[in-house]
Amino acid sequence: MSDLIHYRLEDGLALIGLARPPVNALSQPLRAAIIDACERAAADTRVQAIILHGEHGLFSAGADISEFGSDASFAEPDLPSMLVRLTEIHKPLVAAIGKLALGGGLELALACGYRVGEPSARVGLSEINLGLLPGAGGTQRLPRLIGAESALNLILSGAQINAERARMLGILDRIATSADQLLDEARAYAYELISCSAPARPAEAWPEPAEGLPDDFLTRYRAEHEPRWKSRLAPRLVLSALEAACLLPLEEGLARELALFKQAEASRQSKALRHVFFAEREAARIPGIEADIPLRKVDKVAVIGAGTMGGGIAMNFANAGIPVALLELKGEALDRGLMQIRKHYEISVKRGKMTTEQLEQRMDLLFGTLDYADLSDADLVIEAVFEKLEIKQQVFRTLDEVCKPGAILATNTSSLDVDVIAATVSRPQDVIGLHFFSPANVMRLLEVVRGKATAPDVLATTMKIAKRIGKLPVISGVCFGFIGNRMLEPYVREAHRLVLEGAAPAQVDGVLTDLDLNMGVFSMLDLAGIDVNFLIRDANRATTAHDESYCRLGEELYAMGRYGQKTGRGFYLYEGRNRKDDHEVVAMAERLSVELQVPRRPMDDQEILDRCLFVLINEGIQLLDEGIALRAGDIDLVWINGYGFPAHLGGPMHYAEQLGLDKVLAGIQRYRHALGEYGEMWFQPTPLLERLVAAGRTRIERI
Ligand code: T1G
Repeated sequence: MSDLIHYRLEDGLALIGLARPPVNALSQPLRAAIIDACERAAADTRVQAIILHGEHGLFSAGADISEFGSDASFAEPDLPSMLVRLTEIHKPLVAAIGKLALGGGLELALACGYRVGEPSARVGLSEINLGLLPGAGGTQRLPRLIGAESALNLILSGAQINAERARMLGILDRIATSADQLLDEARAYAYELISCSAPARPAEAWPEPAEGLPDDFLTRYRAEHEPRWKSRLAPRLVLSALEAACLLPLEEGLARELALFKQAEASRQSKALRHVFFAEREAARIPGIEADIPLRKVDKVAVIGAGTMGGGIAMNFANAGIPVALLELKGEALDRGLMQIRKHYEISVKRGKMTTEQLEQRMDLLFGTLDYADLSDADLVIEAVFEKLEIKQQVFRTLDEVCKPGAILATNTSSLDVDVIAATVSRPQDVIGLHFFSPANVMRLLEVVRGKATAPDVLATTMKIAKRIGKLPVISGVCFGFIGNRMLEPYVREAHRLVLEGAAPAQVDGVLTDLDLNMGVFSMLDLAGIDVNFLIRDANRATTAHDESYCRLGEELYAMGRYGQKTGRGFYLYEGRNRKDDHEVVAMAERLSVELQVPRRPMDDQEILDRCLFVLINEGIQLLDEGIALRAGDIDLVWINGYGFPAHLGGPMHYAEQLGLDKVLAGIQRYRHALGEYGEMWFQPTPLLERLVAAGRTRIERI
């Protein structure tokens, strides 16, 4: 018997414990070990019932994602066939679900006749998050267990549901009194089944999955949900699989599901999403720092500034149960900030995401103060004051005086030089940048900006605390705009230039949203604020403004006080949240073109897409070459989670790899020659891109 399985025979029961840390991913060796153990139990006349469980608690996180796209994915025993075999065993099979059963892990449990979960168990079919669909019977067995509509909602959400919900739906037959009791109660359940001569599998709850649903249920479901799917393939394949479950016998439905799954597995979108899955885990690794480096304790946090950012930052820690001191200079600003936080929580209570007692618990963790002396015992202090260097430097001088030795001093700056801020204090090794994205209590992305002096344990500690508060931390070096905003600058510049050359803002935005970006450049600037973008641009004008045409339309709108949504007018007109094109802005662009002697011409969508993405990609590769970003995958994570780049395209770096680095280079060179002086200046391929193409490399990495 493989060491991937612990097999025990106990008084008529066979206990089969999955033991492939950390998550019992159902790789080929584990699949082989499971089927061998089940066949052994099935053939042993002493065995009257079989219990499948996670030897170390967690049941299974599903198929081994690293196998997809390789022969191992369907190497025998492939998961679908293995589960069919499990359903043919003529003895009750009980799945005892500890912690998690996700994807193929839940499908494994569904192939058992009976399921019991620990109270905190969570189950789900998360394949959709990887651009896949359940490929081992989930789309066929689940609708027969809980009905087509509930099954469809669960599969398309990719969400994990708790044990109580799973029991209510019929996925779990029972919930154990505790995690410790799970196996004992699974044993008791098995003996009950034996004593009443229960069948290996109870009769299917929904032999006709669409029972009780209108004939046009799936048609209407697609009409209602398809617009939100944008160009994503997997949701559409899920719908086809559910249709098969409603129309075909199980065996034919399983065959149809397999064909659809293989289509999804081979798709670029799934490859992109699997890249994102592993990139998220890779981002946590810090080259040159041992994973087990001793960390500084962070039991108490302080946030300076109770404005929108400071309040949002403070909420992250309160949500994680960490006490937060929130400091302001004036009482009314502090009161306003605390009131704003309470309001956010009250909205969550109204939406049923939180109870009133949880609201009060979180508010009790927030301690407002006007006195820096109250920060003397904070382990981590994060300043979120006005984006002016002098103001931040003053805050850090004060922190240097009041904070205890070893306290981590973080700045939330979005563009200022962290090294210059660190130089303000006597302990630069304790200083780091924590660039939260607004709204800080919602956005997962956190750029962790490592200063030249930042101590390794400070970096490792902040990466850990970031994960603890539910953030996706990505390490950046110090440069203007770090990773995200550094790449945003040429992207915005190019969009402005395109409008001078003949495109309308709506056309540029339309091309980008057709690629499934959440927002186009101009609607994003209107949301963030044309004034905010002007101030950032102004702070860096010396290095980026090439001539008076630089983002000139944005400059003009700023001068007119047209800041975007906040003033009702920006690149577009706003009535509430309704956005309308503004012919005045187009006329302004035309006038500026004449004034700046920029020839106008009809602009085709492909050129708009090429130019916006090529400058974005080029800058990202340059960041990698400078060592500001550690990996191409990190850059992808920043743009997916901070700027709405579609995850099913994998991020700008993955997208470039899929296009072909040689094609990206050729495109940049084409526009460099086609756009005259402007092209010569701004379509310079980065040396690393040229080196990669010259070396015939297909992946973006430092060479
Ligand atoms: N396959 C391979 N490795 C996996 C894995 C998986 N399914 N799940 C986790 N890992 C690795 C992960 O890369 C990391 O490795 C370590 O385990 C800890 O993970 C046929 C086709 C389970 C909630 O989508 O959601 O089944 O970095 O850091 O934060 O129909 O991992 O240590 O080297 O994320 O505690 C469906 C994906 C697959 C679940 C745990 N299953 N995993 O989170 O730890 S498709 C999923 C997760 C499928 C079938 C279909 C999370 C987690 P390393 P972690 P965590």
